[in-house]
Amino acid sequence: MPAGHQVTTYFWQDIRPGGESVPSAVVSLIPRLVGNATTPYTLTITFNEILEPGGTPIAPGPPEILTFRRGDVQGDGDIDVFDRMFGSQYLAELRTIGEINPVNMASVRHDGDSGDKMSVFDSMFISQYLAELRDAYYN
Ligand SMILES: [Ca+2]
Ligand SMILES: [Ca+2]
Repeated sequence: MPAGHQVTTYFWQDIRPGGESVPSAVVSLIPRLVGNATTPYTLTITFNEILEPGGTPIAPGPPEILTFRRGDVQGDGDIDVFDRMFGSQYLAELRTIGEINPVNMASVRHDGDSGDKMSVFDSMFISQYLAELRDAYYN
């Protein structure tokens, strides 16, 4: 997605008395980073309107601004050996999901239409990028 490009998406679920139970979540956004390792990307999530099941508006709150950089597993703004290490340590259950940026890691090697997953290949691609065997797009 080009910088500054705005996407407006509408999500709704019709919840009526006597119908299905109220879900805990009606929206799930799974970003895929397609940029390079040298450019940070910002995702701004803004809700224009949120309604209670009865139709009463709920204050949507301030926009959520998330910054990503493809391969920055550690989340410190650059790509280095610590990103490969943090990814491998997470996969070995030596780190928690809260200690890494899962989108930055999963998007290193794209895994198909069902979504990107964190795997040893993501860590391997980071190592290959650092060894200049891959370009900044991990090709
Ligand atoms: Ca990093
Ligand atoms: Ca992946």
